[in-house]
Amino acid sequence: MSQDFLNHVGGEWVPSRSGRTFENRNPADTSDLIGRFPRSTAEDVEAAVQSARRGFEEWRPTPAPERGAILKRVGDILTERKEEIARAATREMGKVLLETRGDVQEGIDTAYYAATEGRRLFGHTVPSELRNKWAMTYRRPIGVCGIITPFNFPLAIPTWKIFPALACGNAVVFKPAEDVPHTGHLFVEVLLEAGVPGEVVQLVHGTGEEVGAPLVEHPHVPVVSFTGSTDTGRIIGETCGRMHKRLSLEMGGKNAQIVLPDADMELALDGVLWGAFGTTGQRCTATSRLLLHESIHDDFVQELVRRVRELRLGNGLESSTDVGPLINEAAREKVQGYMEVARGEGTVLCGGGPASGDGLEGGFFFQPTVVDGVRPGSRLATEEIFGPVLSVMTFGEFDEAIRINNEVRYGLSSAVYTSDVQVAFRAFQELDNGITYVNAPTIGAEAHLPFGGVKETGNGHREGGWEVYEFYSETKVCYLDYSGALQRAQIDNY
Ligand code: UN1
Repeated sequence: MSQDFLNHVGGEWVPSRSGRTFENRNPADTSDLIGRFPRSTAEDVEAAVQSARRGFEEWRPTPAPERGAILKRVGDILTERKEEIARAATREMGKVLLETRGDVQEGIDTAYYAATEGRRLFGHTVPSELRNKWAMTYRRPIGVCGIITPFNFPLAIPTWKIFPALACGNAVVFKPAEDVPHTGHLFVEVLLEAGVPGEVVQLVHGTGEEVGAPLVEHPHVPVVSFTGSTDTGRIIGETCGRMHKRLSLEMGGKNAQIVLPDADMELALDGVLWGAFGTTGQRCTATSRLLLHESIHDDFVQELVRRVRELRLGNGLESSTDVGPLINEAAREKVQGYMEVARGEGTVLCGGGPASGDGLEGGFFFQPTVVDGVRPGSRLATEEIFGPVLSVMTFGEFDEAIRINNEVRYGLSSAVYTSDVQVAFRAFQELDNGITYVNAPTIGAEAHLPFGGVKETGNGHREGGWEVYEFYSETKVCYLDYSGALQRAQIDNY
């Protein structure tokens, strides 16, 4: 069953002013048409921003605990509709139901965190250096936030951005990835049902060029948050730099799992399977490099390949499926393109091409692939593939593993499997990543902790946890002098 969907602009559900639409199809079976969505343009963005500016004026004086109470209801409704939203997300982006349920749960967790943050949003009261003078800070909302999100976590990632933005008192214009407009639609429905005022949240569907770019370039959008590729992030960064905008970027990863000889090998095998092939490898936190100590390499790889060959591909709605399809044909071509590189740079031990067979004809399936003998510095060791491709490398000393981990341009997450507490703490200290796991895979960040990476993965901000609230609010410093006299700071007290 397919349907015609609309944007949400000006407090109403409306088509694009262009009158155009685009189709959204199931990547596991492209004969399954989910719906037609507005193919919006700069004109729709303009209307959305104007509406959001009005929404901001209405929302900013709403007491933060009241905003938090609405976000609590958002969490409750997401809980009630968890299964429905998870199914819709799997249908439009392919990952297995187990994972889309987790995706929605991450949104629920983020909602409840944001709800309580409405009763915190702390400022500081600080002693003044002068007598009879008061000094304090509080946090002010900023304005209209442009929110641009990817396909791989179609519910969780929008919530990471939109909940703190709303809790802090901002209005949002939300552009979900064009591969996952349905989850975006359901999410905005939930926000409205919970009581977020109509002009506080705008949903504008469409492409990066036609909607994302005018949103980023709009002079009345002072805050932009983007998760996606490092290349697109660079373009957004240039625009925001030129226009003095506040920008949060979450971009690529080339995350390594490092396995020492003293590790629990079962645990390390489970970890790499989940980390590398969960979400069909399409996570910025995906494990795309496996660094094995040379003494365990042969046995580990043999068992790994045996298990990878057993992974069942299929429609993510079926409980027998372990790995769903890639998101679209362009993604499959990109991953396929890396197979030539893989054959030149290493040895393809399993997988290595599109998957065919029963039930797979209509989707963008790709075989889970393990490439051995990959050398540090090579393309397979350094470039983000964003698919089910794992590059295996070896090391001798832990120092070498650290070096290999750190010599890529990205720095999101890393995982170390060891039973040596000294190695564990060296990993925390010396691996150049925003997140390091010991004895757990590179994926699986929790909603109440800061999330983000170093180097070209980000631009210094963090999502999640308490830190993101700094991003969506501006610090105001307030002094009150009740001495009744002119008191000159730095002068009269010395
Ligand atoms: C992403 O890959 O874009 O840590 C986000 C994880 C998830 C979030 C991933 N909680 O894998």
